[in-house]
Amino acid sequence: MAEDDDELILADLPDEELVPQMHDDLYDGLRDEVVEGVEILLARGWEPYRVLTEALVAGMTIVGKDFRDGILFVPEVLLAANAMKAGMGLLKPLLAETGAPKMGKMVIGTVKGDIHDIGKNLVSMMMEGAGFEVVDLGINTDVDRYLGALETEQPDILGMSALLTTTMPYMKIVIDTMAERGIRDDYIVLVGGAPLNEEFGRAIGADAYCRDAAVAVETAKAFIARRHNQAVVA
Ligand code: B1M
Repeated sequence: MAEDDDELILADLPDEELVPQMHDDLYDGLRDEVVEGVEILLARGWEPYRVLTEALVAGMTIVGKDFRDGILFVPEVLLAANAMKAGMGLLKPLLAETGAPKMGKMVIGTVKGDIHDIGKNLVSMMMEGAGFEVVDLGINTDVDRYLGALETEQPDILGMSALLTTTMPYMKIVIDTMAERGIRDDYIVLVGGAPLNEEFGRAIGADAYCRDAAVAVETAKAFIARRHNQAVVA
């Protein structure tokens, strides 16, 4: 009886309690509860992007801090990541549903040696939502796979993601190889990931560093518009 009394009904919580509760559930890797929370917020009229940023990404930031500080370890973070992915799965079709006209095409992948894919998946989702066609190469992507995809897919944009200080230099290997083959300037190269910054993006010869998924979309749109304008002038 006492147990029943203690049971938390997510749907009974007002937004300002539900969101922190979702952060806790994400932290504890409670997939079903995170999914339920997403469903409740959507049913209450929250925009999918708001659910994504305020309920999921903000929750993952807390997980990241405790991972850094040695409070959480890989198995717990994996559970949290899976809960986050389940929540994102619900939002993906909604974010892609904007009916925006096709803006261009992007090939994206997490670089070799790196298996972090949540940020990349978020960028893919947001780009699709903004009307881009996205070809996702997944994780641990080596230079041959990137270049092979550029040849077969003929995208406008190459996107690369790295979450480790040890894997971010691999982006330069990809860009240098593109330059060696004389194809660097055929593509807009955008890079992102938590340890990167603008200076790094410039130093490796990328066109731009994107702080987050929303910036990636804006940057991609701006570069595509610039390309179209150049084509019109020429
Ligand atoms: Co890892 N991990 N991890 N991890 N992990 C970090 C990155 C770390 C910062 C944690 C920490 O110490 N605080 C740390 C890196 C330290 C460093 O290099 N300086 C770290 C480490 C050390 C490791 C391992 C080495 C741990 C170990 O095994 N001892 C190991 C590495 C494995 C490998 O890759 N070879 C490892 C493993 C893992 C898990 C598997 C447990 C899991 C990944 C699950 C998965 O992705 N499927 C995991 C996670 C979840 C994290 C943290 C906690 C969260 C990352 C994340 O998903 N963030 C992370 C801590 C942190 O970043 N605070 C950490 C949420 C996501 C929405 O943000 O990915 O930054 P983010 O993406 C953003 C932007 O960066 C940007 O837009 C996104 C959306 O807004 N963006 C782009 C990203 N990519 C872009 C590409 C673009 C544009 C924008 O292209 C155009």
